[in-house]
Amino acid sequence: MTTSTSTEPLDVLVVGAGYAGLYQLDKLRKLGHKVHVFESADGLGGVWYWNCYPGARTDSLGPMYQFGAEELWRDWNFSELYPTWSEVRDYFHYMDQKLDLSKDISFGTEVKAARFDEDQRRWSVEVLDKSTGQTRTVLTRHLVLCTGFGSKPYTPDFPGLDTFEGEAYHTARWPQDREVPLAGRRIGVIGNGASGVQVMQESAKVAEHVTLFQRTPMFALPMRQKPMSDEENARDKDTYAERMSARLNHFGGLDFDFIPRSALDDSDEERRATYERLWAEGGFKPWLGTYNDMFFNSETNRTFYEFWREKTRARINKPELWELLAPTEPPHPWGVKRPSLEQNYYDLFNQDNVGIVDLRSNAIERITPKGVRTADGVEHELDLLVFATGFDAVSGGITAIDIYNAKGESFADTWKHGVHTALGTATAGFPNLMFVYGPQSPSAFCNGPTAAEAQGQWVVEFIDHLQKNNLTRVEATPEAEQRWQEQIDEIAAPALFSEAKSWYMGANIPGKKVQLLMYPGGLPAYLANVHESAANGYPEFALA
Ligand code: N01
Repeated sequence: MTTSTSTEPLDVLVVGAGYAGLYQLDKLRKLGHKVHVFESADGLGGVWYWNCYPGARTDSLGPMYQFGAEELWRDWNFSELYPTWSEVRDYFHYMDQKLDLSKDISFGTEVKAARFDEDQRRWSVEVLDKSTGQTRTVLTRHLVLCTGFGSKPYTPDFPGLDTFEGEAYHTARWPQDREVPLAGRRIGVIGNGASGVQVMQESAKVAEHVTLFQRTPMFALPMRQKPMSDEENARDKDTYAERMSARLNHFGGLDFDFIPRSALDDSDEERRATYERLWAEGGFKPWLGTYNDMFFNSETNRTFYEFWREKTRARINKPELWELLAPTEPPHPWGVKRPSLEQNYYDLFNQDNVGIVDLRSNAIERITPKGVRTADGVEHELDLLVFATGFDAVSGGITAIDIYNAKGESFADTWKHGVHTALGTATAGFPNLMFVYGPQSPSAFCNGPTAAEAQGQWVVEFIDHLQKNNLTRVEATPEAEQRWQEQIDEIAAPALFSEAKSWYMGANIPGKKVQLLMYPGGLPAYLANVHESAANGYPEFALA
């Protein structure tokens, strides 16, 4: 391994070539700044590069899962309402052609470490070329981390993990270079979040047998997938401009919002009619387009859970599975863990080739050479074992990089007892470092491209302001972090999110501080905060 230093410093070094990173590259470059993106994958797309497991597709409507600029959406069509990972990748390649992005991106290059030089007021960033094993140091004024919320996969430390003799993959590390056969195989899937549900749906079509190892039931919603013809896309485009700009005014960055009243203000009949309408529309409508007290009022929440349970049980022909898949008493309020969108998930359990193991009553004891052994002594023999076990979400991609300030303090250490940020963008003690779509921003509560663009634009303007005013050092103040935390706590206190052990709360990773990782006030409130900051000269930051 050799180390060399690239001589000419950058204005901005961006980590990650997903939506957030590409937005930074395109906009900052157009403003005349010297920008380069480092991406550890061999291609564009961020999560859409890594998550190429069978069935992977968006849970956001394709038309809204794009950037808002007409120059991009005018000529792009997804062929389904909820496009597959490979079509989303195609969209990234289309953007690349339009915006000429790749010339300023190093692929297959992992950002390993960064150190701040106080005298020079810049970062020294160590990047590893994964194909040659060589590292080099790149100097940059600003470091912008666009590592997304799902770049650090989590595989539980099951005893015997390495002894399995079949094929085993985490969904976010699925092989890129070949198709993993599913047909005629005995497949085990651990986890039933968005990834597990999608893998189950594909596997059950062709596998000899699929076993879901379930710890907590998934309260999924009907996707209502449909093909999108060119004519339909063309008709739909008439509404795009309006819908794209409306995204910024809605909590979840989509083209719809919550119903502005409590479910309890409606009569039982009215409420039922509303739930039926949302259910028929499908997708995230029953989640982010429902009554606005759904995640704040247990009674409201229960009304929807009972509706959901009735609809779901009606699809499961084996009443003995009802308590497992759609229990009488839910383990947590409905929708405070991210619901998946499903096409035939609950129907699968009517098939003879699909089984379910309840890990709550029968835990995984160990992984064996042949499969998975559970506490009841049964060895579930498998050819393919799928870890759909999620991510060290939101903060994990950032803390995976060894970042040190000039005093030698580590960034990962400063978040050890919980993330703390000013405006979900920067952390005190670490100058000239910002993140987009990270902790304490709307990030995972918001449609990805909308958040990448909306928060991203504010970061672009902030950096442009610093550069043009010859301000070479920017650091979040501890007071601003405290005020941001207070705002988050005030909004989150009456909410039901803390009643579930979810990745939203950091509760899925052993030892991780349990705290709400996103800003819970919605995109419009977030943007009001950051725009006010800009209008007042960025008082949350010390500028020099
Ligand atoms: O991960 P998850 P994901 N023993 O964390 C289980 C986005 N996404 O990759 O619920 C046994 O949601 C865990 O069980 P439990 C989307 O935002 C989007 O599916 O903690 N089981 C759970 O069932 C999503 O929310 C798309 O009890 C264990 C599962 O593993 C986010 O990424 C597609 C376990 C993890 O579910 C993450 O989704 C994919 C253990 N020790 C992902 N540890 C689309 O848009 C964990 N589990 C379609």
